Amino acid sequence: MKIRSSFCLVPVAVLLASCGGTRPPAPAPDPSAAATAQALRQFDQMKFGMFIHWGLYAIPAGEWKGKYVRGIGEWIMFREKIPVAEYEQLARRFNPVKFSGDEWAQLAADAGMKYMVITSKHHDGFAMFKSQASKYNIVDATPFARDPMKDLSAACAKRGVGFGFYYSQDQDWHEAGGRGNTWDFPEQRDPRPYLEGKVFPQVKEILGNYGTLALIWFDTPGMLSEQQVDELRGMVKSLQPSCLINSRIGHNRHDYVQTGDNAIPIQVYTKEGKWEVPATLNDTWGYKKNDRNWKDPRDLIGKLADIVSKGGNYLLNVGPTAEGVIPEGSRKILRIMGEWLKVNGESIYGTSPSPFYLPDITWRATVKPGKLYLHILNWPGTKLRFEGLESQVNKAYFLANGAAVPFRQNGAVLEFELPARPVDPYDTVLALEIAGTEPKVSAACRAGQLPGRLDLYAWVARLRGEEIRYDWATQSATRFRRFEQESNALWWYPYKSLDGEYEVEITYACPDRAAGSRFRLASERRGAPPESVLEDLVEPTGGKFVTRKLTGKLVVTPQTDHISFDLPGDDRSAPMQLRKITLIR
Ligand code: JFZ
Repeated sequence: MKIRSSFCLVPVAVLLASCGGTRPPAPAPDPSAAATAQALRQFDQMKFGMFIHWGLYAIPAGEWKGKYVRGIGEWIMFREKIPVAEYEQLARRFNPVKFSGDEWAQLAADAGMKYMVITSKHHDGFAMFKSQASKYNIVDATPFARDPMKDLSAACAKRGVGFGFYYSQDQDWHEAGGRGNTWDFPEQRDPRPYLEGKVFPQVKEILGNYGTLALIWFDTPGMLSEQQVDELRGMVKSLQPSCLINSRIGHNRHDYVQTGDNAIPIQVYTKEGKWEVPATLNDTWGYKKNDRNWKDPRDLIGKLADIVSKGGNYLLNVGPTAEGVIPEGSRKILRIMGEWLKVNGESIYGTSPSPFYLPDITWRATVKPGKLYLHILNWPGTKLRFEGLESQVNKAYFLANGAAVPFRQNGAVLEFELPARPVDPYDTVLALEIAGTEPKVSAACRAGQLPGRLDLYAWVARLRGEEIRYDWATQSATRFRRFEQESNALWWYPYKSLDGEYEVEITYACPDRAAGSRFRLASERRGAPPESVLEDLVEPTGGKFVTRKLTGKLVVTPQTDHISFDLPGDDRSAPMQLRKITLIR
């Protein structure tokens, strides 16, 4: 197929803007700019969406030739270097007779999810929709012989749930011109025939055949050139100007930013436009039969409040089985989240991020005109002291039961009298009616300003690895197991908020007999050696929490991708409990 030049709609301004980091494209001369801006405003209101990873990989479900395969389920072809000819055979067995678009869309709606993103084609190259461009699709290659995306998109439209497609544009292990498959195909490749013969036609198909798309979710950019990405963007915007494009399209040609998976910025983050956190409910995206490592609903509801308070959306994944069933483990979690949102949704949907700096993990804040919502995540006892609000508070009450909450206001200091226990086991929302539309915040407490001592709590970090756990009772992470390639770890994402050399304190506990491992704290960059590394030994603390100052300084710059903590040498001290690290300027 020949690409018409009319698809190259990305203007020069975009090319220039893209040189300066992750700024969204400057929209001025782009004919789709108005539609995009309107769609972004809607997207910003939605806050919570459902991600669905569904494909042939649901058949092996994390096991190949009787052997458990570590890692995310949809990568099994890559991990096991399964030849195309062999992997293709899975299609003959793919028959999801229990699939119901209505059930899936209803589950999303009941969970309070306002949009859905489903894999139309993942890295394995198999199209989960009817495609003229490749026979390797669910209608032509499976006994199911139906297009489930027709039902699903219609079911979402009926319920007012926004619908979007994931599409792996760059990695395609089924094609010689796609990136990733080095076991069937030579390393040197020309992506052009693949792009023109599969990617462009399929992107047209998914944009043309399923009604209005809220967004298209590209993934793992790599080999595509700036010009090729421009073509791709131009094609999307010429067919559906309001269809949003995520940042994994590559070369900064996006409408909104994706964080890494399960990666939440350490503070309020609004400088680079809208962002979204894709996250798993267990340790895989595509279904794995033995992964029952479900996250705690309290953690997920807390993360939803955390993300929304910082300016993002939360895209939570389910991995349906090869029969077309969404696992009960995920359904259960989503029901709980839906029930919480039914009562507390007004503190989430359509809110603005916290105008306050977030000093610890006691609360998160969201805002609506005339209202401030305090999400109490860690119950502080019978008194909550809240500093920084200069607007007069007229009324305070819990969303959970409507009960008025007594308080005293003295300048910018508020003191609330709380019951001894949380009113809601997941997140008790304290609603404040304030004078004026916007909260007035004292200068020292504003978001965007970081204090001289910055606490990075374990709860704010991304937990890396299948064994590591967060314990609410001690507010710490534990089980730092180590494996051949990787150790379980904590990763914090500063998102350019830090720049300089920091002294570091670490707050942790370790039973005496487990002490002695070397721990490592590092500021890491992508695809480059760390900016700085601090190492020390885990001391015996008799199981009590202690705070220790480390020798040396941690350098964190805008180039830092994340700050990591792990035990790289051995996992003798795996049961240590890490509560926080403190960066001191
Ligand atoms: C990608 C896929 O490889 C994976 O299978 C899944 O679909 C996930 C949602 O996206 O994995 C990524 C891609 C990028 C990052 C992390 C995981 N990242 O930038 O941190």
